[in-house]
Amino acid sequence: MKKSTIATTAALIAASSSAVFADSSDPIVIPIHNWSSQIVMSNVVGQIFEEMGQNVEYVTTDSQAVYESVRLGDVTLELEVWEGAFGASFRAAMEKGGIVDVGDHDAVTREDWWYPIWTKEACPGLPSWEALNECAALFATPETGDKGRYLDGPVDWLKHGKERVDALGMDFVVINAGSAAALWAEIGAAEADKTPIVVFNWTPNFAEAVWPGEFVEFPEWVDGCDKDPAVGPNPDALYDCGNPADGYLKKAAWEGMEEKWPDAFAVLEKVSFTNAQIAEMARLVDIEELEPEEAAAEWLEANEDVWRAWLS
Ligand code: TMO
Repeated sequence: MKKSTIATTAALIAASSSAVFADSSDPIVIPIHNWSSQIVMSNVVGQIFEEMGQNVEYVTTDSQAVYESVRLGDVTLELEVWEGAFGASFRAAMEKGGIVDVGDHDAVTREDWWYPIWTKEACPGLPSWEALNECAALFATPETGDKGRYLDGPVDWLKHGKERVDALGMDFVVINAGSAAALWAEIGAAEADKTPIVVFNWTPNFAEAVWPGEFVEFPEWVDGCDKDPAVGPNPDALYDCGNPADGYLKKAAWEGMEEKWPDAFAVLEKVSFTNAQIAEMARLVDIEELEPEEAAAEWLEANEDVWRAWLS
């Protein structure tokens, strides 16, 4: 009798402690990259985890190499797997194993060559890429001679702009921006006298609310365009397609996360942001100039109904 009471008490203690401390007290390591929505979203989810009593740590990492880091468990998850920029690295890591697909956000994404709408007045055939190419001289700068200038994203986003220019025989020189901020500075500087420009941009982003514009329409993305030269209009070249026009935005995690932090993993499975929510996260930093952790706190306060529902 006494023995069984002790056993029952021990079982109760074990059950209750596992209910309260199911997740490891080791830090959940969240990687931070070099564009605002990802940084704010990482802080949003990190602060939700902290609210649950989790230990969280942030590390700045390369946005391509991170898939190898997740696979090895050096970082725990990735909140913004953009199909256009990171689909190839994500698929490569999935093939090696160790990383799991934790599902899609509600958001639909696009990343590609983009122009502010005033550019179309100078080049009315837009958004066709062939029309853009015929207008190449409009985009010439001292740096690019008689060819047009295309300001691509920072190199780690691996947009393959140079390969695309070669594959499609375009009269453009591709320059990589040093940072996302350099893209916004370029658009801002062109705005005063409505200089035609073409730069890398994406949606969801704060920029669409500030500068109306359009993506250049390249040959439609077909799976394999980055792997098989036969895919796409140029039979001898890779990257002769635009990026997906309705790309996914996924969450990914180290495959050991579910066992080590089951409560946090269950929340991560439910996390899903819309285009408008993601654009707002970027706006709080790029327009309101909040620090990412403040932006995250403000976003959480304004959207409590959204994320509280994920905790039940
Ligand atoms: C990965 N990005 C959203 C910057 O294109």
